[in-house]
Amino acid sequence: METEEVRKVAFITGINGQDGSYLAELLLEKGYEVHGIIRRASSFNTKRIDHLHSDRYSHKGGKLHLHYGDMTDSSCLIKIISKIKPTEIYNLAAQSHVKVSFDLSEYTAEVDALGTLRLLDAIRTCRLDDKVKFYQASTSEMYGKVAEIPQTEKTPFYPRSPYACAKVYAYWIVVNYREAYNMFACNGILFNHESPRRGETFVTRKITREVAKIHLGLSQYVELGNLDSKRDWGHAKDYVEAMWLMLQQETPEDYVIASGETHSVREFLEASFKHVGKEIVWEGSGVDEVGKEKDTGIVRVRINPKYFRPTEVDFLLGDASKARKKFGWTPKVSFPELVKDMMIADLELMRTNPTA
Ligand code: NDP
Ligand code: GDR
Repeated sequence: METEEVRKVAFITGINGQDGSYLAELLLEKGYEVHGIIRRASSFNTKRIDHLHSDRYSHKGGKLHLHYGDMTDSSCLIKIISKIKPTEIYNLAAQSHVKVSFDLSEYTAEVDALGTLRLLDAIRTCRLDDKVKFYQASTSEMYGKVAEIPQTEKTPFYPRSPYACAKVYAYWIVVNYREAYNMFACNGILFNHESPRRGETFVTRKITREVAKIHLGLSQYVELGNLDSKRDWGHAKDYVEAMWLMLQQETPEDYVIASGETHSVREFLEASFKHVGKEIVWEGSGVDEVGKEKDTGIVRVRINPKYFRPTEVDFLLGDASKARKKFGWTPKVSFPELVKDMMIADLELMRTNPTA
């Protein structure tokens, strides 16, 4: 008979997002029963996890279960949690696009800030506060206008977007519920992490898709915004493992997860073009800047002001030494390997499905 000690039941919000899909894979491999919420949409929205659930007998004996749900609907969260009685909850659901959060500021706060509160309260309503371990997807965007380099768990926050402000609320409500109700709740302060499953409108994926199209003659150039911001980029597969590790510790704490290297958007772009044998030379400045292909002089990069943000995060560089010391986490995939992984996948995608 199943006992409380051996039950491994995970509930993932945002399961069909980039991180949710890798995390679901990892937890299924570890023998968990995995539940996730997906939103009702007018077309199919489970492409990142279809390989895990389309045939319930093909993957770990049908241990993946999807429920319709939404972070703006407390009653659905309570119903699901009371039914499945999870032992671990990973709150990954969010309106996660920083630029979009300037347009959808109220909605972003509803989902990213209040959604987290709803989930924590749903756990309490179901009287599972002392039985569930809770992971919150906090973000390096909270550091914003950075107060120190590199950023650690102790660096103060200075959010620069409605998204980051909402995530700061979520961070503190997690800390508060941990202290007020003794909940096992952790913030993972994750720096940017990417993969072939990255959403198409984030800069890395936009670049690798467009460079693949240019290489295959399907497109002429890529249009971008600020090329000079710097990010600490890692691979999503490495980062979801850190999420799980945080919840396996004796005590609930907050951890920075980062690669410890920073690169500009321009460097990511150059590395992607280099993968297909093109060297880019730069001419002009600001919105008049263009990137030309060295051999032919053809313009391959244009700057479009519509991609600039009202307030930008110029520089991020994380120090994950706490995670390394506490549970031995280090990233396995380097920056060049990340670019290569994404380029290979997008070249293959564009070759087989040019309209993707
Ligand atoms: P994605 O944008 O790929 O995935 C977000 C997920 O949240 C999707 O499954 C989306 O569903 C779901 N979602 C959005 N709104 C709602 C809602 N109202 N109710 C229920 N589900 C909703 O993000 P990532 O996988 O990249 O990131 C996961 C989490 O980690 C996010 O919270 C993000 O803010 C945070 N984060 C990400 C980092 C990164 O570099 N990737 C770094 C630090 C933090 P749908 O498909 O229907 O839109
Ligand atoms: P970010 O990621 O804002 O760091 O948030 P994004 O890839 O959107 O932007 C990174 C940097 O690239 C610049 N940039 C562009 N960005 C986009 N999206 N599109 C463009 O055309 C473009 N041109 C230049 C941006 O100005 C920015 O400086 C991501 C999200 O996953 C968050 O949810 C997460 O919390 C953080 O990473 C850590």
